[in-house]
Amino acid sequence: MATTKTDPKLALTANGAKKSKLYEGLTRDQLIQAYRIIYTSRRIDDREILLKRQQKIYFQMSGAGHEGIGTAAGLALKAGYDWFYPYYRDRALCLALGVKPYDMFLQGVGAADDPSSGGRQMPSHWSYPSLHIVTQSSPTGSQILQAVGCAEAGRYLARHPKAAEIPASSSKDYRQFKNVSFQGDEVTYVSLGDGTSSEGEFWEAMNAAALGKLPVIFCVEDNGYAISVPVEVQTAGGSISRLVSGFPNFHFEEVDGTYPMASYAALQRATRYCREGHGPAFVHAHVIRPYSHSLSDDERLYRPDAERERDAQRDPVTRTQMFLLREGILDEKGINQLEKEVEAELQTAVDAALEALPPAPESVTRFVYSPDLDPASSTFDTQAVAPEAPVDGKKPAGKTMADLITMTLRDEMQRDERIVIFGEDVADCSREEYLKRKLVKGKGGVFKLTFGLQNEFGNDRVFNAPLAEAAIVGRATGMATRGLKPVVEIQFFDYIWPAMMQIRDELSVIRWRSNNGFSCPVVIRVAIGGYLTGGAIYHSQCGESIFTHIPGLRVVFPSNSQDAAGLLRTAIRCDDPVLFLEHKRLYRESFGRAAYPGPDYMIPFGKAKVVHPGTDLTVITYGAVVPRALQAAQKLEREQGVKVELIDLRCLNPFDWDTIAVSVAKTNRALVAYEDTLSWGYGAEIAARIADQLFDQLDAPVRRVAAKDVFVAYQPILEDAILPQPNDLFLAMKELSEY
Ligand SMILES: Cc1ncc(C[n+]2csc(CCOP(=O)(O)OP(=O)(O)O)c2C)c(N)n1
Ligand SMILES: [Mg+2]
Repeated sequence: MATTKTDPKLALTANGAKKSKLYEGLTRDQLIQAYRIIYTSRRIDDREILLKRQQKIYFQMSGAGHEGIGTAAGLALKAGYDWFYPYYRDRALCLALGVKPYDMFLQGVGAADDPSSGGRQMPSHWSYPSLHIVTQSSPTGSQILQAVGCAEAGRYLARHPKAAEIPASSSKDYRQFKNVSFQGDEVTYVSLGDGTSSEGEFWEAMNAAALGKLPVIFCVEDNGYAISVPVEVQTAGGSISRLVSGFPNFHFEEVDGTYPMASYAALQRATRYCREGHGPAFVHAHVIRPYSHSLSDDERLYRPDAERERDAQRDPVTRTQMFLLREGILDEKGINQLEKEVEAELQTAVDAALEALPPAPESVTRFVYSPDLDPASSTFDTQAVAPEAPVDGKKPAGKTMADLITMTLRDEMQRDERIVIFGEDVADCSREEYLKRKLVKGKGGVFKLTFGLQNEFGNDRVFNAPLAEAAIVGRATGMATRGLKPVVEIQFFDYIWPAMMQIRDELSVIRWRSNNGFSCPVVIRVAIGGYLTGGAIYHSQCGESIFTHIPGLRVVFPSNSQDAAGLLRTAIRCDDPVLFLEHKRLYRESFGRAAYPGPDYMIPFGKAKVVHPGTDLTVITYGAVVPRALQAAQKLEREQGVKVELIDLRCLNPFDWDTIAVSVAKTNRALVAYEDTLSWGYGAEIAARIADQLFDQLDAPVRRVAAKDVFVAYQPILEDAILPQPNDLFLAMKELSEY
């Protein structure tokens, strides 16, 4: 692909000053408008800096020096039509798209009416649903993968327009709360700083966009610094343009981003390329950072005066003003008049924002989860269909957990065209012609749970992703923001960690931080757990408590086939992000096999199951410990007559406190058993709650049985010694019952 470099000086001399003349495609009125935005943006920064010094706001990030490229992007693209993932320096872009200065000051004071977050996020963390400016966070670069997912959703919806509809059958699922819109030629714009281009997620996003020829404009606003780290230390060779130049399918632009005219021309070309469906575009905009990184930084500590003065020569405010004067578009009086108008508008906005009310303290827990659809409610409580009648008096063989998960996915995909499945190896075969010509059978996942789905639903809906876990979750988050329902797979729990930033700082908190402006109810299916005889450190990990610790994320962990089917359906139909943990050892275990409970069978979240009723001791567990604890409980009853009440939690967030409390009130003894390492594990929370709230009911201390505090070893003798075994459970139950 060609790289277009725009020389701003040439662009300027090539343009005359005649009224009808266009300046790099901009009319005189648009240029005046551009100057108004640039000047407004700078003056908002200056006002905020003052307000911060007066301690009337609590943080400040400036967009100073980046106003040229931002304004140009706002003029080249369409608010409420295209989609935007801007970063914190994009004040001018947001103004150009229609955000009001008053809204920006509301962010600064943390007002209840701040439309971005209602006082939950720092200023310059933009979120304006009607303009299609998607909620932004602080981690550098985590927006980029979501922008790719957003573009993918747009294209998917254009190809599957019926998926955007809200059918009558959705009356009880997330779709009734997701109005989906799309445009056939929409573009997604994402911006980032030069330092941020060092993040792995940037490269994952570039790769995914190039692979999919997606209409994404990546705009790197290169001010030469990432806080105090200069570009030559950040980017090998000092030029991000050079580094990305090998990506196929891209259109490249490199431009002086302090000139709005040249920037506009570059963005027009980039936008056209994307709208026409040729692929993504990369715009490298050289800008300046005339103020320090933030008010907490003093750039004089690492930048000499001479360098800062050199930058000042390229200031977009003075540059654009000089251009207007030189071209006779505005005279001095006109400039003064415009600036006076802006000052007056900002004064009114500041005065009003300082009067705005803060949010009520009791509002803090609103929108952690969907306010519309509670997955713990009776909406998700349906009956299983009766199993097939026995043939010749023989009971039909029960289906494995793996079988029922596949069947549930298939039925849900049939029912809801918004569902897309992707991950590593999940497709039957990426080279579709092999399937068509029946040369191969297809794979469908390393555990084969998605086998046959690509064949049945096509590779728009079931496809392999590059080996990049952050990209899987980040792209899914972007898609779900647009209304799709991605059901993605992380191949092994042990490899979920590259996606952790996306899960913790994005997926789980998008609804809360945008004050319900955006949501992203993704389902992440993950194969988890040990007892594999040879699984070793990196194919046996648990670690569910790390995720139950995240507000906004539902965590489910079924122990048997029927529960897996019912809970997976609830996960798919609900309106919250769900981590759906599937124990590898249980996939094909004979324990807990069942008939398919039907295409509408659902189990509400947070409802435990009493697997074995008892009166002497309560054992609270989940996952692969359920069959082991059951074995131990049966033995204890046989040998000692002790009756254990065994509770399978099934869902870890929310969890069923009521069932635990009722049981402990009856047995007066509680043991929490789990496969993960003992210390700081999931059982610690349950044990603490029992000690706190049921202290008066207890006749014995609350005990825990779990893995030793080491990773799982390869040699089976070691694995046995590390993970809780039926005999460990038996001994702990016996001891506690005798206490
Ligand atoms: C993942 C992550 N690491 C570190 C930080 C702290 N931090 C905030 S901004 C920044 C520098 C970003 O530089 P650049 O991408 O060049 O953007 P600029 O601020 O220069 O526009 C850093 C290190 C962060 N917010 N997120
Ligand atoms: Mg920078």
